[in-house]
Amino acid sequence: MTHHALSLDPRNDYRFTYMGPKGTFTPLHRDVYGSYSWSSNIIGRKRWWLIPPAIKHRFHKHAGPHGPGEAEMLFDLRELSDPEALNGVMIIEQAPGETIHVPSGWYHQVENLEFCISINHNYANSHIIRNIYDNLLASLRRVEESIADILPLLKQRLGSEKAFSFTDGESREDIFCWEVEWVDEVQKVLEMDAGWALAVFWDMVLYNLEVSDRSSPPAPPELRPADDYVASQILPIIYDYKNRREWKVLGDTRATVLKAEAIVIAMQNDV
Ligand SMILES: O=C(O)CCC(=O)C(=O)O
Ligand SMILES: [Fe+2]
Repeated sequence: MTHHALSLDPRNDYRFTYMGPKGTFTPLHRDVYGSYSWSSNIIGRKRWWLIPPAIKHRFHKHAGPHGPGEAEMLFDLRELSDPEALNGVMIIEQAPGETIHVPSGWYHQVENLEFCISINHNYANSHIIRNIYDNLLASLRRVEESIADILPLLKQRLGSEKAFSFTDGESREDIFCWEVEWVDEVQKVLEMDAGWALAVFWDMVLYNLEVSDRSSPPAPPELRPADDYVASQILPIIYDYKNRREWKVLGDTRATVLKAEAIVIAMQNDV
């Protein structure tokens, strides 16, 4: 099955068109970073299998206890020979013109029962933003591990050369050139690997807070999460980020985070 990003604007990324003849399918998966998705069928009928998280463990590839990482999942639910195995799985037929909403973190599989064209969009809101952030940091750690061999080389080449000193209130800290190069390199690889990195994450958060601003509400207040809820979801992420090296090294992103923080604190105070 093919999918294409329709837009290059990072704030509107993760929009896809799916097209495939009868019998093609998208194997069991969970959407990127635990995002939600909606999927609208333009033509053709699709069958969906949606697995509630409470019974997800039944579809692990290997039975038994798992380590700290994510368990590997089956590729194709139709391989299960025991019909009882699918008890509790939501199996839905989607007609043209119908839209399905996939909850955050739910594993799902989709089969084209006829030639199908559909469009979908992955998105997040304040309710799942922590999950998205944690998933992005997990990808970042994988990138760091995979290029860890360049770290001693960077330190050797750049020695104890200082890049700038970072001031935060009373405290001052020297930031070294190797740290700047390392952080930049990790962000670049992460962006190539995952399609986004911390800069785009914080741009997305700020963009969302700005459009939710009272001056241009995208939805009436009763359909939006309460301001104090949004604040309680976003502030802990900001505080977590402020303890990271990227906070000190990525200057443009720091400016974005500070703007987001000011909006969130104002939201809290207005309640
Ligand atoms: O339509 C498909 O084949 C896959 C769609 C999907 O996985 C989604 O919308 O999250
Ligand atoms: Fe999906």
